[in-house]
Amino acid sequence: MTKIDQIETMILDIPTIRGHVLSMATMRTQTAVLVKVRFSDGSEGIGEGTTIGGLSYGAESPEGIQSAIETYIAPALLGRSGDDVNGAIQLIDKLIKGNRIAKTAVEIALWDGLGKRLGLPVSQLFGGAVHDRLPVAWTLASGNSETDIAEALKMIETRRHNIFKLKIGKRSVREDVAHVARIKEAVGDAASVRVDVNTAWSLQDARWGLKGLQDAGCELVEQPVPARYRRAMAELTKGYEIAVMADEALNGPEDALEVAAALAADVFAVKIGQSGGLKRASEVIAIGQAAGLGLYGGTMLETGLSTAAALQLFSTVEDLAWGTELFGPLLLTEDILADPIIYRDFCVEIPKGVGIGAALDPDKIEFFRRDGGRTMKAVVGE
Ligand code: MUC
Ligand code: MG
Repeated sequence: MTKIDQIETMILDIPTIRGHVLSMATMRTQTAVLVKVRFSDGSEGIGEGTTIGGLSYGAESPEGIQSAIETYIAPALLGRSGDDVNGAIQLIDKLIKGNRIAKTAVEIALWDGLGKRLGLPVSQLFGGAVHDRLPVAWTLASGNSETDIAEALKMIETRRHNIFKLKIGKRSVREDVAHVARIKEAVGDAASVRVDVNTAWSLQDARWGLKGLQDAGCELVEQPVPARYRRAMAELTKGYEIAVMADEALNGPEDALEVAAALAADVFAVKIGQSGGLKRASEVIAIGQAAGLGLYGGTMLETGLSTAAALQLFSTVEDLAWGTELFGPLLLTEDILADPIIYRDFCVEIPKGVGIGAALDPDKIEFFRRDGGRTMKAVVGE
């Protein structure tokens, strides 16, 4: 039996290429928690757990993710079979509440290790890829309309992105709608314009907001109201033509079922970290598909590592009607992968190779690691 021998974690702080202004935080750095799992046959798997803006986006912080892995998840897994990924997921879900991003980081490393041992890409472990590339959006969030317009036009000209998600919710609804209308007018039919409010609006704000956004030609609004406001989401979904997407409201398959049953979204933003791993994300996808909802491959602005893992899963999905936003590595000043993920012709390419299809660049890891790293020793046979 190939056992799980050792689990190591490390925090990286990587600057972003510009300030990324969201309704709840402005990011100038992205912090990623890396996980390396070593197996008894000498094989390794790598994973990542990443959130946005410390504790301003969700209930897990980078430091909390690292602590949950080191203190609770790793000790429960050491000595177990490395090939039994489902067993590990079920055990960890039984022992540990919440902490979905921490669980995801470890699960990615387990899938990566299994894929490498079998000589297969992780997509094959989920039944096989049906896409070799997927459409990829870019987020305009400089905080300034002129800068956003220049950025969008350059992206269209260089054929990197023709789907734009605008981060709004920080200013008044009227100012936000005017900002979106200016950008839509500048890009015209050359691009799809969508917005993410990151829960900033009340239902009343959202009624005005959705009316203005759809008149401006915006196609989709993501999480306009707080995650728990299901009735408000249902009213907005029913009341307007513009598509309403659930993001913060979707923390795993149980939420997916409740949101679908409450008719509280037209589209699911499926995030592997928020779902609790690739397996749970595949369950969110299945619920969305069964409910006839649109699907979108979401991101927590992860590095190339978790982005590669997400691409492995999304490459197996029949129809991602709204594409993906797996552009995380492009927002960072440097990619941490030896072979960066390829973006061209408005798409992101599914990484080739075994496991998640990603290898780390050791020099970059050394450069961006926060505290010299920490290692958890194996307790095999305990
Ligand atoms: C979110 O809320 O969707 C995804 C893209 C981006 O710019 O921020 C994220 C988080
Ligand atoms: Mg969002």
